[in-house]
Amino acid sequence: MTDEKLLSIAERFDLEGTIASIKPLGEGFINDTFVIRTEGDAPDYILQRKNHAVFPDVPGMMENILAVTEHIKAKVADPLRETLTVVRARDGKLYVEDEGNFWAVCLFIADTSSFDRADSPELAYQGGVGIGRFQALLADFDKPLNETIKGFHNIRHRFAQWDAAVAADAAGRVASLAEEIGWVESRRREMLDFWSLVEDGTIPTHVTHNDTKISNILFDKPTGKVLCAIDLDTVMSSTSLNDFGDAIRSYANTGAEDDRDLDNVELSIEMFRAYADGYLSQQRATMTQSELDWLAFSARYITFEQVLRFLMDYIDGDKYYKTAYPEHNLVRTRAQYKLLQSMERRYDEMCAIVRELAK
Ligand code: ADP
Ligand code: GN1
Ligand code: MG
Repeated sequence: MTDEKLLSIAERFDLEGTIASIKPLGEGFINDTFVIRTEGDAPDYILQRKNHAVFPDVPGMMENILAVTEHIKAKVADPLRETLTVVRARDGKLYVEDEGNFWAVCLFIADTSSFDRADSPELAYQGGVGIGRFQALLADFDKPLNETIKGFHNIRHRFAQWDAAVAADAAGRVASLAEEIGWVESRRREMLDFWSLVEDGTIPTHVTHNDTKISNILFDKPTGKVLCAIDLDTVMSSTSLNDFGDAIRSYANTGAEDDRDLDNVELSIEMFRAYADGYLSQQRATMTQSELDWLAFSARYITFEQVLRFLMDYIDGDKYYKTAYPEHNLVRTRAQYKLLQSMERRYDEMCAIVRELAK
């Protein structure tokens, strides 16, 4: 991507001021993100090439993001900082299409920090407050949302994809993965049983974020307090539990998501407690008993789903996630599996903490 190309795309958006530079930012696994710096007092911007292979309907996704952020803006004290602000193209569209790529822009939120891991219980508490508040602000959102990725956290759908991937064996790797495939298969029943509670309405659905790992939250630099949830590409209707579980997967992992040294990877009960405390401070009053009963399990569910998704991508030949080296998805699979085992071992403690904090 040449600088001229990036500039010509950026100039198709309705930006204030004169562009001074456009530089890559962040390490998301899906989109390509750039920060546009402008001269003088004009705001800076985030420019993203949305991954069209992952998101088949980018216009529909941008409609979701606009609707949800407008809903939040009407309720918060600082609408330009407490959620994303979508910037339209000069032709009024929410995106620019260029040679099959879809680009979108939002305001850069300055004086913020983002993290790849939680280094203190205070940060985990704030993260929990952030997602709990995000869900609470959207609890009365009543417009239909486009399903940006079909069956995103629906494990029945994921198992259908999994069965097809294993049967196709596109990269010829299945024979060498008997042990790892066994990890997934041995948990098929319990995961489907959990999901059937969502399907039969025992566990309700709400507007949810669906990608709540720590790097998708911005914290206010001066105060350290949570500011907002970003990366709203997957905002859809699902169970709120998934947002909790997905966050625990990153905040409460003592190692990295792709740690090669499995000894580093354990569930931190301290971080679990802190995140749950923050989340429940916003959600406790409105959660149903079934949601509380399954809250701790959601961490196992989403971590399992991530084992399946990383391994499935490895089986497919690394088509979905950005990878830094050939075995990256397998390393991620093993590290997430180690975390899952740690959660399984400490599940009774997790449940006891939720019961205590839910009172
Ligand atoms: P991806 O979908 O690839 O994960 P994200 O939307 O999460 O992309 O953006 C990647 C990173 O860029 C974030 O983790 C955050 O650090 C930074 N970022 C994204 N949007 C903003 C914004 N509006 N203001 C400030 N930083 C942002
Ligand atoms: C992706 O976009 P990013 O990097 O925040 C993925 C999540 C995974 C995560 C694993 C749209 O998140 O579902 O949990 O990687 N997003 C999508 O780190 O698939
Ligand atoms: Mg992200």
